[in-house]
Amino acid sequence: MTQLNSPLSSTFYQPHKTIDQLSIGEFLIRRLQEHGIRDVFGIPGDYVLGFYSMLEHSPINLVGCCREDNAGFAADAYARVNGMGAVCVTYCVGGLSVANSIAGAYAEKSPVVLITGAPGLRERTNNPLLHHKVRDFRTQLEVFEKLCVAATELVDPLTAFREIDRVLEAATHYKRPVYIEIPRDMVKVVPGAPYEYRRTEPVSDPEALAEAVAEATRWLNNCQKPVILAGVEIHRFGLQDELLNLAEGSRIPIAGTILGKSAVRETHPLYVGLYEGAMGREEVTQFVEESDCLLLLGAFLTDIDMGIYTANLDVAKCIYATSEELRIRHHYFHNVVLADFIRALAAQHPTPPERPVPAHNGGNGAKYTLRPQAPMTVTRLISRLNEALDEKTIVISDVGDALFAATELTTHARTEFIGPAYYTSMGFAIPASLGTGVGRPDMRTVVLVGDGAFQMTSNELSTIVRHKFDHIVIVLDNRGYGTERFLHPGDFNEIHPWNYTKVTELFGGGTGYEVRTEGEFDDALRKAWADNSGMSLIHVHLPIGDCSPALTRLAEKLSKKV
Ligand SMILES: Cc1ncc(C[n+]2csc(CCOP(=O)(O)OP(=O)(O)O)c2C)c(N)n1
Ligand SMILES: [Mg+2]
Repeated sequence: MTQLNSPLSSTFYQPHKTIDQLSIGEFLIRRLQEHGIRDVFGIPGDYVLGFYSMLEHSPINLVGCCREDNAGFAADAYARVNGMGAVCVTYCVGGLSVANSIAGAYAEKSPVVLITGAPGLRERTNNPLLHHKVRDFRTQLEVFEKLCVAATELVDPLTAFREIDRVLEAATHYKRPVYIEIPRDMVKVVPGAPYEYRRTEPVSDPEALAEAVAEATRWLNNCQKPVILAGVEIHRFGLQDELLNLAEGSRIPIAGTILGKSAVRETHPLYVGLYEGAMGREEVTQFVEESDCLLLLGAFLTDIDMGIYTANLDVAKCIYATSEELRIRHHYFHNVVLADFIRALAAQHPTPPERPVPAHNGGNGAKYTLRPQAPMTVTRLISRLNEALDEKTIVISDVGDALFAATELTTHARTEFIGPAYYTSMGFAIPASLGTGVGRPDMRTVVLVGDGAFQMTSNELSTIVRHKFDHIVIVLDNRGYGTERFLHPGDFNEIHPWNYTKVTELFGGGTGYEVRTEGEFDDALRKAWADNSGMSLIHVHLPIGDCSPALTRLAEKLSKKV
């Protein structure tokens, strides 16, 4: 990320202007650029047109979407691969539509900036009934105060710049979404006052840090079976190198979580596999749960990550370090920054006994041998896909068996795997793949999506075709809400079957493949992989009742709860 207040590069918006010459809209664009945002997703509307037009004339690229919630998912995935993302929409009809995506970004710690237009301040006198207004002028703001880590309405020129910096800094520090509302008559207002921004960095209390590191080092030096559980924050805070430094320096094996999958490359020799409580593979569950010193680094203990609270972790055997809290056994330490803790611990070079990593990898170590006539199943599909993955592929899984089956994929690099593994909002994957296409055009995106989820947001394939991305979209067609069939059978789990490959005709681009057997899938995947001319869509007919081993194990646990 570019340093704020650094000398301006000519690629910045209005580089010839000093801060006090900038309008509120211009200042916001400059700051977005300084935070590394090169693209903004969204749909315009009259309350935000002035700002849209300013964006259009700036170096920032506007990516028009089909729906605002899709734009929010795209911005979320863009943030995950780029560091920060942004979505810009009109008042209420756009803003409230993006609420679910922003909620997901909050829950899964993705720093998305939501920018929204609003009626001008001068239009609000006598409380007129202006279009898009819900209850009063602040309704949308109040909704997003609940869904974002910081929210502001830029109603005062004297505080507008400071407010923009305050909320963007909150997004950086907390890796959560933020909300910026600009009344349409404020976009071009030039505050004209001198303004200097003083950035605050979280700092550790040195004594708390030293004491925590000493306690952790002592314990690691005296334990028998250490293991690191690397969570999503390792990715969000960019701490992969720090974590590997600690793990490699002390030869500590590393397990992952679903939400944090691919934070560390899964081909690393110290990598054990995904820990998912009773939902996961037995040898990984056992390896983690029999540890007498489990370092949970940047891991939230979500129910999905932990196999619906079937995880059997004893607090007295855990060091739990996140951006929000540090606990060693039952000792709490305050004001210790996660990065400082990991770095300082690595610097102590703890020397626990070396623990052999069980043979893995991702459950798919065995070579895939094609059985051309066999009906395609989700388990075999994942094994076949594993053969194709390389460090230039991003896999995005939607909710449902796409997500559970993908736990068996072995990723080769960092941030290769993206899934809404905690908030689990169906329909995430296709719009999210717009975000990775725009944010990482150097990578190939593969989407795994259930038929139910596909029916929710597949219109965004239109934008993917428009941008000529060579995504490979694999539709897992089990004719309905497969996951829910396992939890609670009923007609409500059946959906209307679509001719999924026909979207290529509807959207005017891409190639469709319809497959039923392993041979047909193999053929389609080969052709799709070799084709960079546009999107490929592989419609996979799965046998009814087919599902991944992880879903079978999860369904057993969940069905006891619902
Ligand atoms: C937006 C949203 N609505 C409803 C749900 C509840 N839900 C969870 S899984 C699921 C079924 C998913 O169906 P599909 O995408 O076909 O995947 P499958 O389970 O068949 O693999 C539903 C309805 C959800 N998670 N998100
Ligand atoms: Mg389905």
